[in-house]
Amino acid sequence: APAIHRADYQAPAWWIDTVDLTFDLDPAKTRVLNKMRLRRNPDVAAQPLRLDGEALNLARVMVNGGGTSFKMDGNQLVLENLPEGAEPFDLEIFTTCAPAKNTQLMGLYVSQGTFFTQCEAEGFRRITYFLDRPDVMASYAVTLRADKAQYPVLLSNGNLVDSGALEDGRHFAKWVDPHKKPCYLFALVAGKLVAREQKIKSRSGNDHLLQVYVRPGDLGKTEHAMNALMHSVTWDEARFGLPLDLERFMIVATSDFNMGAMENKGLNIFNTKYVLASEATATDTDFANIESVVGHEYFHNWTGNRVTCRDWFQLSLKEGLTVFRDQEFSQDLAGSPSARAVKRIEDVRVLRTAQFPEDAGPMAHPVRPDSYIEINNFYTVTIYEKGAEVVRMQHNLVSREGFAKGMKLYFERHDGQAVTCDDFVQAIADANPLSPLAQHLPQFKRWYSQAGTPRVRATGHYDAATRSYALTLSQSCAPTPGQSEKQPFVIPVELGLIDASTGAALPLQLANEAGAVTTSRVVVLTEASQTLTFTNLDAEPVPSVLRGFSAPVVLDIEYTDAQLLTLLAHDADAFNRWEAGQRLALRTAIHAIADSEQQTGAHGRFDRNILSPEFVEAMRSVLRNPALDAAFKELVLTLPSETYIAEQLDVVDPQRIHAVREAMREQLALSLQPDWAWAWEQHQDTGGYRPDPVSSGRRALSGLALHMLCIAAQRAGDGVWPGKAYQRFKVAANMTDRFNALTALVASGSELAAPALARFHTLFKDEPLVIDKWFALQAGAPDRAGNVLPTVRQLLQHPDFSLKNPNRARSVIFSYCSANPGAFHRADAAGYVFWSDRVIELDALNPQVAARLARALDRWKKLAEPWRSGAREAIARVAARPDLSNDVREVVTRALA
Ligand code: B3K
Ligand code: ZN
Repeated sequence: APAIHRADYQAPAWWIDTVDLTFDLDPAKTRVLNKMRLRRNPDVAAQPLRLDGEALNLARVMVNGGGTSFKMDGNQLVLENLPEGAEPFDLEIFTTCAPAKNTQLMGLYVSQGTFFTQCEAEGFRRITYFLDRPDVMASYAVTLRADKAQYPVLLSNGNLVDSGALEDGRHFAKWVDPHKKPCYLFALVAGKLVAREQKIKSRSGNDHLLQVYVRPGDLGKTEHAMNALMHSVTWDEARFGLPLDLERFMIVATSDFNMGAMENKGLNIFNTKYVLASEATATDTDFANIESVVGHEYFHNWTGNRVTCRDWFQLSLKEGLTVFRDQEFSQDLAGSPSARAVKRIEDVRVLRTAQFPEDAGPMAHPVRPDSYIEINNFYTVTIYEKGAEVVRMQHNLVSREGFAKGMKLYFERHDGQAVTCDDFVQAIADANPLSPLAQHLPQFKRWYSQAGTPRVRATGHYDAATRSYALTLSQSCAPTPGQSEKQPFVIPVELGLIDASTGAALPLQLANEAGAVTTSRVVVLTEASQTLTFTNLDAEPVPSVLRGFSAPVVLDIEYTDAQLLTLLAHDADAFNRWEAGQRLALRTAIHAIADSEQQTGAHGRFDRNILSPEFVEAMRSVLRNPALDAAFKELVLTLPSETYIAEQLDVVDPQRIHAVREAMREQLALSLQPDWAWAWEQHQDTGGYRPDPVSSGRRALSGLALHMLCIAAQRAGDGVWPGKAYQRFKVAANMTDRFNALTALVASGSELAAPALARFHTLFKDEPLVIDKWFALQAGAPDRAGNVLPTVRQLLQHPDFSLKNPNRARSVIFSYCSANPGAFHRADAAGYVFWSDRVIELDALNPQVAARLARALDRWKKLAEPWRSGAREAIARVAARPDLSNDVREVVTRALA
């Protein structure tokens, strides 16, 4: 398939004003009657009408009620003899499709006997012939007809205007969406579902009905999602003045879904994973994810639906902005400054472990890409998470109030339109003409056009004679595919200075600067290199740079261990405090990996301690510090991931990284044993379960403590803690504690792991989302003498396994290939062969999911031998298949380039 280029964008030659769809729903053969009113776009030169279609059977085409000539050009239906002139005309197209055979889960499909749709990005063309592009916005009326007993609930976008009985036990429902929308926001659902309902009144006094539809047995697990939805409605009105614009807002859950959820107008469709929760079946992380995904989809109603994308290159216009909004929503709900910081650290961790590698690998692309072959491959962490960071920088450059003003202007200008990333930044800047954003606007936009993660180098020099400290910040950005030269970015760097002996925050007095002096400020770096000179300093300070992770960059700064220990103990910025601990651990890991003296013994373990006594002591102080929250402690005491460590190295030996990190963990487990025992005892739940940040932080820390105690016990051959973990596993009052105990047993290699896993399966055999966890835990377990791959192969044979269900496929295959580097990167390349088989197998069923899996080897060029050659062969094996989807073809072609 040819690449599509942003520069080739042209406005549509035709507009579709109204669409009237009638569905006769049948799993084997659904009939779709599509009546459209079209007119020529007077601004574009006359040309034939080309409608997109895919996997459709065309039965009839009529213009203004009569027959017409048409031809097919590939997948497109081409109409050349349409009425001349500006007058609108009617086009009627009758097609059929086969939802039961739709394993791609794009377009109209059946999941457990219920019909669902997924149209973004280009699924609507699998339902009917259409101008399947986001800048064509139409008014929709939809009539659904189906067997009443099998499909009692019939839903589509907007308001229900009519319903009733038909002959032969069938019935119908007619829905009208009062808002114009692009076709990717169309949805229908038909099946046996029940709803939790909630009436709310908005600030403006309007009544709305909120509904969460699930399968009958799942109603008891919808309370949290409904609460999250109510919070979302309130939050968007309070923070941005954006009200709910519909009488009825529906969420429907399905267990067969390619991604997390979809923001169809008024009818969000969700993966059950992001709706269903009870304390018995869902972990704290699940509860938090549900809150943020419900928020995300709801916030799309304004950022995505009311104002949508002109073309798919502008995807981050809605996704980056909406991720920013859901991150802010979660922080605002979390409340305390400490809980906000924890959320920020978690978000940055995702960015650095997933997006930074993407930005440094073969799939690197700008936040606003210049070309793609398959748009589904560009729903990436760059578009979403880096896009959110780019919005966050704008927010910080214009202030919270300034950003709210900018959003207001954005909607005043563009409500009801399909627009570009440029339009968004322009509105934020225009509403804040004196801000650094407006001042550096053209340069700031490079964040949208240049791929790659910038590096900022910070070097400090203290001059005792002048009592001044010069901090030089310089930036660079490595080439990425298709972009060899990079221009300097606008990089907001928040910084502070700390007294090296007392840890106190120092006033930031710039030379020749009058006015109030603060202890934290933002410097906007625009040049390749800039130097700031701070005065009135009695001794060399410790710089705290990039506070709160104020820009999505890598910060190179040469700290001494003592400086990092000072920051870890005293930095007023919680992010940099955590970061100091991560830097200490990272440098220790990197030294141990590089140090040829540090040999692993025959048992694959390191023979001597890797962590310095100072580091261990610092970790003990954090753990015991009464002024810190449990959630924050858990983050500090968690070592950087193997993936993050690998990104810091030019040549990656995945086994050595794994061995070093395991040895570091074991040392932390052994040397802090009494402290872990204390942490476990002190952070037990009292009272009922609540998924709030404080109590979930306590569970996270006690879970980590139990894990460490089991690791230590396993090393010492002591059965006490595994026994306690098993007991906790049995009696736990919630899934978080139960799953943490099970993880501790499995990950420490305890003999009690097998009976616990068996018991867990028996207990939860009727809970698919819990069985996903059961699969994922085993596929993600630490490797012992190559045992994980055989386990994974067995899991694929398990009666509960199905490759067709994306959640299940992800729980086994992705957990192994993408989230378990120590087990996946085998010297015999068997992990890679397994990967290539699964990519090929999945591609025949579901190209979107297959292409995600295909990305597991993105970073193969960094691998040392023999892994590098093994990985290249496996990718080449996939690429050699003649029948690949565009999705997988694009990923493997780029990987080999
Ligand atoms: N907009 C959808 C993602 C659609 C993915 C299509 N391959 C969900 C979201 O970002 O909210
Ligand atoms: Zn989104």
